[in-house]
Amino acid sequence: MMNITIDGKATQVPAGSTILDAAKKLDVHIPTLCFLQMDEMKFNNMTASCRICVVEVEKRRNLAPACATPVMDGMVVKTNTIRVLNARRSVLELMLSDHPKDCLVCAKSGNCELQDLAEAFDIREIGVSGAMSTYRRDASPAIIRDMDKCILCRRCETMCNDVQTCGILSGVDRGFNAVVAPPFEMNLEDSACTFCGQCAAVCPVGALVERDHTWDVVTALADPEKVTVVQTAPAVRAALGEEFGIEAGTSVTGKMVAALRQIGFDHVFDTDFAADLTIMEEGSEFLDRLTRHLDGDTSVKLPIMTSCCPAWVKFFEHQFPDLLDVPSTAKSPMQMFGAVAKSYYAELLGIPREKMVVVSIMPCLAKKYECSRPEFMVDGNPDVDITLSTRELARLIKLMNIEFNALPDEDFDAPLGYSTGAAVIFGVTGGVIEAALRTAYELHTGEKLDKVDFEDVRGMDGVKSAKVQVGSHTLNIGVAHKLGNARKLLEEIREGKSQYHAIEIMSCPGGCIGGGGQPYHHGDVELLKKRTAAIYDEDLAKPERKSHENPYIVELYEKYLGKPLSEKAHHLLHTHYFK
Ligand code: HC0
Ligand code: SF4
Repeated sequence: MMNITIDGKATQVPAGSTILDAAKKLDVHIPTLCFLQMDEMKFNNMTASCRICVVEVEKRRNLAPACATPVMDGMVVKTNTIRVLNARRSVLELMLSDHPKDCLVCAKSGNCELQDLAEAFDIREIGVSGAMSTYRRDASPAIIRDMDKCILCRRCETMCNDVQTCGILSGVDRGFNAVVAPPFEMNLEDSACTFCGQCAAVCPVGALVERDHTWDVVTALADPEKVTVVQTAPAVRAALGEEFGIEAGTSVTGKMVAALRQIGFDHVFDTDFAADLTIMEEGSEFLDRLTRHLDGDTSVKLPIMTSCCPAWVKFFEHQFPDLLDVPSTAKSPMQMFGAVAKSYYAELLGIPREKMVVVSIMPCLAKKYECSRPEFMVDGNPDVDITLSTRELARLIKLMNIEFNALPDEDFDAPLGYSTGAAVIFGVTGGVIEAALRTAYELHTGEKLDKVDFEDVRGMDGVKSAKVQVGSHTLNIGVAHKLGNARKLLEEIREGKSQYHAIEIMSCPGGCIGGGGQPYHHGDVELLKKRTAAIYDEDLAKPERKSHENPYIVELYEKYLGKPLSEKAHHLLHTHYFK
């Protein structure tokens, strides 16, 4: 152990700890900017490039960055001397001298770490002036890259390259021309970017933000010719409250529904309904593949992999084009919902699909791109018209002058708003496979499953494995979240070494609850755990906890689709992938 004193407080920390680690232990706040700690996720951004965390170390001439300086035994550190404060203010002024001053209209205003530091350090004037670096704006369907605002902290690189292993963002060029960019400085849309949004989730400033579609929704709502239908993803309800000061880990489903009604949507539905539908299709596809495999059909591929996360789909399309027959052909719940809303439900209402506008509220930025994929359109009319992130929904609620915290709890509309507990757990890592197991077990064995909680597939480990007995078969189940972990499982499959029958993949840390469109998580695993708990609580409170018990799903098959994997179900609910 190493002894250290910071601002007169003494403690001991293990060898290898940084001054910042020791300060945290002592509850001494040292400001940081480039530093990012993905905690137990083991990926840290320690470029020490911003120099905001500098401290004075006794007997050392230079100030030391606390985030990257290891503790030496007997170290004495001061974090708030005039020398330290002046250095931090100078660093901030230098940064701000090459940063646009458009905070009033910046998408990150109010959530910007640079803005917060300028406020905390009482910067009222910028005493440095000169040329400013400029770079073209890159607007993809999901993410806007505005490198004029980039402070070169490299957090996005850590997420993209170390956590997601996508390799899209890297620092190029030097000095004033330095920029973080995709290969050959191409636009994000032309690169192999998955639009997972994890770069945006950790960007401290407004350099990487979602493409905002809020005003498209306002315009659709104001059109008297349109029938507006909204669906909300499972994970949104577990985080939306944070935007209104409600304690993290509080599910706000009822208030969210009330808000959507007040905003003016004609029908307030739930993606969770379609998550139940996904289980019927994906679960049946899995049982079909498994049965044929056990019967000796060598043409059938196992493992099957889930296909509901659009960043994951784009990842395997780009990176593993030889394995396109491994994932399930089931569309994501969001796209299933759009297809059912614009066929079954439009027919129930007696309106043409073109009259209906389907809006999705998603924790995800890749969903903005997913709904623009041509295979999810009929004669140019998309199944899902507009996708908003959780953050955009919060902005829309504020724009509409709705006092969120005072809203009563309301229920979703029927029929496409009814869901089971199996559907809500889609929002967390392991949830999709757990939901599938609940249904596959009962459909395969014909027996009632009494214990529906599959604890082994839960939790924040990057890769989880479980053995599940279904009838006479022992199924090997794999779960991975974050694309770097997904890559490992895909490489095993490519090498013929995979032990699994079925694998769930979600791109974001913790699953959708850590999505790129959620209130910013900044790599805080404890926050993700609170959101996860809110999801499992909602599952427990539902009257039905297995997808096949959803009465409106049963009705949809009886009245419209026939049975899972029917021709109509295939046409509406399944898709294909592209190299
Ligand atoms: Fe997800 Fe989904 S669970 S991807 O994470 O499957 O975004 O919340 O909506 O579509 O249901 C996101 C969340 C969804 C979909 C569902 C799936
Ligand atoms: Fe990388 Fe994901 Fe950002 Fe694309 S969206 S640049 S894949 S982190």
